[in-house]
Amino acid sequence: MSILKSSVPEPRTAKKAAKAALRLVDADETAPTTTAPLRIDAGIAAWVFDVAAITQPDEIVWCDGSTAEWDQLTKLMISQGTLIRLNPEWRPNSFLARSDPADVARVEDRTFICSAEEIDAGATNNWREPGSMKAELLPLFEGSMRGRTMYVVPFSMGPVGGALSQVGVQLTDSPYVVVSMALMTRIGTPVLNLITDDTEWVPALHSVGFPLIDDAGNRIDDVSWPHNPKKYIAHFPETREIWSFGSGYGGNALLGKKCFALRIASVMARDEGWMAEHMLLIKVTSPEQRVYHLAAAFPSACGKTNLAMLKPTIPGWKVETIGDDIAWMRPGPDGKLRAINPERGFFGVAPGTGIVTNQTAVDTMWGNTIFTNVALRDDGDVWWEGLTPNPPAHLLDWQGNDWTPDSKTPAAHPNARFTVTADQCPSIADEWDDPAGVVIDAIIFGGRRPSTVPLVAQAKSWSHGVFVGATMASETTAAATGAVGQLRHDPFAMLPFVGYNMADYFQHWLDMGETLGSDAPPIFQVNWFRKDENGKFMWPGFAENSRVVEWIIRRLEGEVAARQTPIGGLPLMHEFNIERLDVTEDDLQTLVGLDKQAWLAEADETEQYFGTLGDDRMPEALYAELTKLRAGLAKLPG
Ligand code: GTP
Ligand code: SPV
Ligand code: MN
Repeated sequence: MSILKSSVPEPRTAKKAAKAALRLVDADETAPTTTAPLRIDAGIAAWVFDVAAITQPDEIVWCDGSTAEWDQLTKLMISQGTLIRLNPEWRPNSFLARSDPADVARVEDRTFICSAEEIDAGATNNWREPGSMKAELLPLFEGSMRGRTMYVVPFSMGPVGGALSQVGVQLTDSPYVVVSMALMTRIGTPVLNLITDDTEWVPALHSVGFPLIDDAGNRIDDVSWPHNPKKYIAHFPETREIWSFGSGYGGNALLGKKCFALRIASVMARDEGWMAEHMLLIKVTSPEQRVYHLAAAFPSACGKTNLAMLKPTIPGWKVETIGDDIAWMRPGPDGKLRAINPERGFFGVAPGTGIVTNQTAVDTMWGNTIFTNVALRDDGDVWWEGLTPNPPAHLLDWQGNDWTPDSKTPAAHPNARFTVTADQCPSIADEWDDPAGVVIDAIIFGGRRPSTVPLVAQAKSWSHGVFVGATMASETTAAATGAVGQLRHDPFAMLPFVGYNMADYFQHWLDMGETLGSDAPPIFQVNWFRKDENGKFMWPGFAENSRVVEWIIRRLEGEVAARQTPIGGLPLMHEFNIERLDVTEDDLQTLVGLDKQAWLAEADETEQYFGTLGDDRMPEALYAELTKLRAGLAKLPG
């Protein structure tokens, strides 16, 4: 038995499988019952039944994406202890899920790119040969859904039927994943109806790896958050498949997000001449009512949701939200770069998101929201660090234990998240779900850099901008398992998300610049996270980042000048708006300054890093940028 998409049975067999899907199976007691809709693509039906034969669920449910289905699944999970219904007076139709403490974030060390050749996964990815990865995983999937229901979730990344959109089908034994996918993507019958014989669709197989019947046939009690200590997030870029085993959390399990929309889509994008990026998208309207669209790549938990929902502190400026995590960008018929947000919702970091820092996000999650690993208030609402300035006197923490402000551990897990649809966001832009996307006027790169990198700089050219993206580094966060606060290279904020060789990905960015030519948007670099000698953030950040957005837009308009330096164009002090801001001229000087010694060290670091990416594929153009940087720095005094 094979469940390779590439070995979907001949049409005749597939049609038979489709027919089988249409009836409730009663002749064979061991076969699962099914709620198949009226029209299913034969290829999907065959794949579903192949997978079911291996994973052996009790039942197959074809998800239609209806409210009734949502209600049924949320009720089911309440009865199973997976969800707690929040007080509907405060948070209607909203739920709290508490994950297992061993399943709280993306597992980068268990994420695999299974290209046929190791070199195509490159130096930054864990590689496995596709056949041997499947051979290793098949025994784990065998019987992994015993005693459970297998849900069939057809989903669209991007508006259903949109020219830039893509479809997939996720099979999962987690109802939590189904309702999360329903918020994060467009799911259900309309998507299934799109898929015909010649539709490309991505099969995305997921199991939490916690069967309820053991090999001897004995029943096992379920737990509120089933998962498996063995975790695999496996991608097969050449055959466009995803196999995820053992985790129910976030990007490990909601396979439309990082697995499809970034890792698989980055490969599609390379092959087809577009870009799949870890970027927020915003629409900015200037006081003169001119409209611009910006795309910004920051690593995980580095402020994308925040900038996506920015409420400018400077008069006359307006920012509206288009996306907060992923952008798919492609040159349009007019030659300009256009972007869509392929997602339908936000899976946002809760801690640090609050009424002071991001009121818009707080307003977005008024209801119809799933919270994971936040704390529960005594009145049945939720709380987390930073939601309000003062913590409630008593809470149940993310693991369900009593918590008071004196407790030594945080009430919410640092990677606690809220899941909610984008259309509930008060700042959502009208064109956020336009299938044609929006024209991108500028691209921004940023990360958590306590030193060296200025508050804002404009790249000198597209290829210098690609160099800036390729040399990004950032302190690690709780979004992935492992140490937090360690500076690491995270090119284009895509280190964990590029589905192929990083050096080839750099080349693809350079190639896109060639394609776009004079229409290529200007590139900027930002850093909200510069620290002083006492470890304090030097820049107020959050809503005040609107001042940086203003400078960027004024650069696009040619309204402000830039001091040309080897690291790019820096703001002139008198042209950077710090009115009514608690930042001293001295601090601003540091924030928009250039420290020659620090940059010389950065250049050495860059050379070393490039060396780890494989000399034979690293683009010459990036080494040329490094040479230019060093030559420029050498000419500076000091
Ligand atoms: P992913 O969803 O993991 O991709 O992350 P994201 O980039 O969307 O991160 P998000 O906006 O949710 O921010 C993560 C954390 O960064 C939160 O704790 C924020 O409070 C904090 N943060 C966001 N913007 C700023 C800023 O301008 N300054 C400072 N100091 N912190 C910020
Ligand atoms: C990230 O880690 O960048 C996220 C959260 O956006 S997750 O979906 O878990 O990848
Ligand atoms: Mn992200």
